[in-house]
Amino acid sequence: MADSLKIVHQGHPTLQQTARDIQYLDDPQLQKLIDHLITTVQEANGVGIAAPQVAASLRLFIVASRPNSRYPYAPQMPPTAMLNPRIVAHSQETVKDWEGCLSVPGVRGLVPRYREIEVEYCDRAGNLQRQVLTDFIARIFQHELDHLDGILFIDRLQSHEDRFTEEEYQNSLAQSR
Ligand code: K3U
Ligand code: ZN
Repeated sequence: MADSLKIVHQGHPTLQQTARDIQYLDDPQLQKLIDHLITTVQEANGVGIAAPQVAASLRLFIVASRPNSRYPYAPQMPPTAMLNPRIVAHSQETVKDWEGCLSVPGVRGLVPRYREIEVEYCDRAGNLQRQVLTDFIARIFQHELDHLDGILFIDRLQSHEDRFTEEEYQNSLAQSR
């Protein structure tokens, strides 16, 4: 298994930059970085990770949806690398729901996102993919795409009342059970 990489936190310059497009998909270093990102997201128990979170300013992220306590009906998805991703269409409808970020530890927030998006990206083999994503997977995609544009989920909060500590979030989960 590839090594896990160090995740950088809010304040690191790479998290504030617009990441660069990927040009050479067959670059062995790029394929190695994808393997490292997959190990990193798995070991951190995340459902996604973007290259800028490991200080690599490239337009690449991993989506690894799985059911979890907040989203028990989320689909299980093997870690999938998405290169040069973009949204080509989106629903009018937005939904506010919980997010966290491995680069902003201890903070949770209720973030508005499009409920449905149509996306394009290159997979790690270089094939162009076009897909419609909904609900939790659409949320992960939008969260990760923001990382490529230097935006954190806390920048998307509409009110201070939508920002919570990890403890407050855990209490709200316990009350909804
Ligand atoms: O706390 C996390 C979480 C895991 C499963 C469901 C809900 C939350 C980990 S935070 C996480 O996985 C981020 C990953 C990041 F920060 F690297 F991008 C992705 C994410 C979590 C929740 C909603 C949208 C995106
Ligand atoms: Zn994040």
